[in-house]
Amino acid sequence: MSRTIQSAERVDIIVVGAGFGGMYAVYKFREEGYNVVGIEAGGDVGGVWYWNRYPGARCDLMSVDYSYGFSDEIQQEWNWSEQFAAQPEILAYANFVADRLELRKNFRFNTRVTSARWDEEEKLWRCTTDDGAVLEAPFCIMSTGPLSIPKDPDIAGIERFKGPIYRAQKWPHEEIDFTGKRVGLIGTGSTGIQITQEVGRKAGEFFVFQRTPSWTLPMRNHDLDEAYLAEMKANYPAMRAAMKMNPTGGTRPVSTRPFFSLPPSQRRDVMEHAWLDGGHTFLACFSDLLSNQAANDQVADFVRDKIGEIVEDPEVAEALKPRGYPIFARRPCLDTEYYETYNLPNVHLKDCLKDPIVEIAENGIRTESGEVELDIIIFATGYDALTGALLAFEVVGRGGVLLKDKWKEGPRSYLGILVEGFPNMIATSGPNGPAALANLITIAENDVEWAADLIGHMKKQGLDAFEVTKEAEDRWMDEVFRLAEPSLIRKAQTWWVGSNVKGKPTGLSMYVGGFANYRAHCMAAKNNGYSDLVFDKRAV
Ligand code: NA7
Repeated sequence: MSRTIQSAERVDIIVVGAGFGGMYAVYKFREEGYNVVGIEAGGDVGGVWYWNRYPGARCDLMSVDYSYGFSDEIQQEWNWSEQFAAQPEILAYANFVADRLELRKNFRFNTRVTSARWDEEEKLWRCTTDDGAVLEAPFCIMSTGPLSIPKDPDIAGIERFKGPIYRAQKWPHEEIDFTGKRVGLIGTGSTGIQITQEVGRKAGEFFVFQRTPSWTLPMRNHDLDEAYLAEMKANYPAMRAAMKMNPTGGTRPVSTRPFFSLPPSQRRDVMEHAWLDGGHTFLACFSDLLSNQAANDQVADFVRDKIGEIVEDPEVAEALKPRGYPIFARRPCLDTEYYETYNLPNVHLKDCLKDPIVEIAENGIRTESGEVELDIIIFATGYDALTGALLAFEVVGRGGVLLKDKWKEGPRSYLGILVEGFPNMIATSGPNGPAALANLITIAENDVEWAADLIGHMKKQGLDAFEVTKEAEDRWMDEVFRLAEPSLIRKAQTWWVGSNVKGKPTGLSMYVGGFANYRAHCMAAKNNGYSDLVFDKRAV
């Protein structure tokens, strides 16, 4: 036996990641009496909210939704200040939970898992970390997050720029002074939109290099007053129960009304009302926005008209109007006076569809038409999403099969939780589940609880290893693809379909059937006695 294996530390469960999924997994399994070790590359808890400290970072799910429901004490003790919380408050919440539940004693921070290998003989996962440690455990929970591997733009010359380049997803912990500076931003997804509306107001000159315009709706965020907070707290149990039955995994309304079931003037009223109401209520106007192209076209026209009404310069307004892909087929963003920012004299839109970026130079960004001199560049160029974090280190399953080989044509899993060929490995909010299309905290809670039930079942039955069958995984993937087939989401080039990363297999492999149906599948899998899994009995 090798030296590293002899020095390995043995625990019951290894959890990779200290985002909201990993935090809950560590807590849940510890409470059930297991010896759990969590491993996290960041310096503390919070996952994506630990890293994403860029100005304007904010969750576009309502605070009441984007928070844990598993502990009534926590939801009663914590007070949200805004309807849509900003990153500092979400990170403070993660820290509050970690303090309250004493989670840090189970985590190793500033530590990255470099490999995870299934040992068939010993029936355990052996994880190596970048500090040279080796941990072994029968179970490995991958709470690596759908958005944790940042992606730089594929542009030549990044290393040549003389000034600082800040990446939204790895923002410095100290405040950056943009006063009087010429700042260039690449990327206009949710992140770039949030940065623009914040930094655009502070910088000397602010240049937005936009390739594909996104659709964004007014957030109309507001403070939560004490009376409402008290009401919220009194009604948390009912709201949490309703969230589990909602396709979004949150409290957002969902429509059953098709667009063309209303006459034109009424449709317009519905949209006007939702536009004024703010938040994602607009998505709840009609039931068929992502399945009926004709309905989608009219809703897109409505939003394009709004952009035209807000942005004063008609040429800029035109460039900001998304065209050529369905509205909401790219992750819908929520903003606070994003379009208004372009009316400021110091904010300049560079339309990279007409005038593409050629390279990053020593002193700025060069497009086909010339160079824009800059002091600072910001990248808001997204992530290798959904599968990136799980493939960023070596994951080796039964028979020495690498996860990256199994997934070379796209991720395949069962419920987004289990993977055939990878016994005793459990993912929370994994690919092929509803992650990214529904509330991630609700999904993570569901997945952790499902995993706890499964491991509890094995303990009771004296079983020591499980694996999902190929047939069950194929059946789940057939369902995922069957539901995805008619979705308009497939018509846009985005991280949702993997097209933002060169060489990545593309396709819509998320479960688009909504959280409530997903949960029903999870419950059925459990209630039928885990018949989709095969188990090994513990040797006595
Ligand atoms: P996104 O939504 O993937 O956006 C990345 C943006 O970066 C997008 O506008 C890209 O344009 C742009 N990009 C990437 N590479 C380039 C180059 N080379 N040149 C110009 N522009 C480029 O990431 P976000 O971080 O904003 O949001 C991710 C999720 O986080 C979000 O959906 C929420 O769920 C939270 P492109 O579209 O490729 O033309």
